[in-house]
Amino acid sequence: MNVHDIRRQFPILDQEVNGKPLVYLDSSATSQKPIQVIETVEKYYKEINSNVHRGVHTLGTRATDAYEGAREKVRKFINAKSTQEVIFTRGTTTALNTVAASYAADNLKAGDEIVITYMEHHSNIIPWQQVARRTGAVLKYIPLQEDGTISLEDVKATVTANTRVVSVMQVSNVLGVINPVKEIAKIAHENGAIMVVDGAQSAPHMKIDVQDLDCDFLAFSGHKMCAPTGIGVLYGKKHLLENMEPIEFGGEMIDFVHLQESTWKELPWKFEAGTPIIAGAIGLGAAIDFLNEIGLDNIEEHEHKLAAYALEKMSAVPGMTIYGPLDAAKRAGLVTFNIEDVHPHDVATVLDAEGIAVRAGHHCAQPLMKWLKASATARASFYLYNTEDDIDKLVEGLVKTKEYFSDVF
Ligand code: 7TS
Repeated sequence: MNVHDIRRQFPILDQEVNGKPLVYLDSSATSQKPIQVIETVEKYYKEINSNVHRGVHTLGTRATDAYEGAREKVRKFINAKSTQEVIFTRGTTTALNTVAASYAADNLKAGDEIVITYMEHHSNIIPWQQVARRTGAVLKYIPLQEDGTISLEDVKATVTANTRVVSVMQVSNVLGVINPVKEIAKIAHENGAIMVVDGAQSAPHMKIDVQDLDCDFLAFSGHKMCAPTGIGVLYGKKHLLENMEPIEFGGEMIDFVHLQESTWKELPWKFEAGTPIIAGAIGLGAAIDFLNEIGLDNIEEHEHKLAAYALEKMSAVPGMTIYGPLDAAKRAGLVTFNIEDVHPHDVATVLDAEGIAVRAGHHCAQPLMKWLKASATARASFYLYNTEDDIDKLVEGLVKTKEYFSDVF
């Protein structure tokens, strides 16, 4: 894979920010969009725009075909058995909330257990807290080992015969660790629980096969994988989705509406109330075509090399703390860090003046921040368009930051 050819397909990267060439290292928050995706969305609005699943007019049929065609692309991308198992949502957050508010709220009772980990994103914590409050279920946490990884022994010790739901992120947006979700799913199933996978940070970066993982649900966001914002996916096993109640009601999702009661359309549409995110879904389809052309294995390998290079170079910066395992083999393409005596917001501000975009804050993972004993951290995250040169510039910027604050204070 030639990263320079790839970069040329991302128009936004070809600009100066604060007088310096942009170095975009915040793809875990949202990825940039290739010209193919931008043009697909533009073409949709210029040539096709129409509502779906309604009229018989030609544009309506074209829009429906494009929207449902995108669903088939997603199905293939994650190797789901059927497009009935692919529900378009607003993103990972909405997908996880749907599982919690529909499946879990209706199937859990007092004393049942929901098991998550200390490293989860807030969107994989709070929906379960709400279910626990409503049903009397207990929310339990799989502890982390010293380097931030999860051990299967700890999973086995936490998941019990009372566990009904296990929900774990495949890749951490802070620690960068890759969790053994296939093995965790096996332990969940042995105990009669379902397995939910938060794929927000994995779907953009590695091949996912839901049948191989044997997960019951998978959630991910389009905007982190080259697609527009506002589109995401909930995959669910058909037999589970069939027995779940929708959480939104209205147009598009009904079969018949009577005065006192209504019936729902078949899957997946019963979960897609209202006019769907048509342009977003078509844009996601274009993003999947783009990623497939480059190859998820190539993307994963490229990011893995960048992570190893970044770990090595960043470790050499004086006063640097790096969170998560230092063994690159255990990691995906992001590095979260702090520089001694410098607040991460100051780090991000100094880097921004150099044209370098990183994220600073709690990364929507406050329980993990507490575990790390850090109120905030800075994070550099990589994608297929980043280069070793980007990391060299980051490291130069970090050295400058450290020197600047050492001189001032
Ligand atoms: N789960 C994980 C693991 C995430 O990293 C994120 C977003 C979400 C869920 C929520 O995704 P959304 O698309 O529904 O918002 N993570 C981040 C981040 O690390 N920085 O900004 C957003």
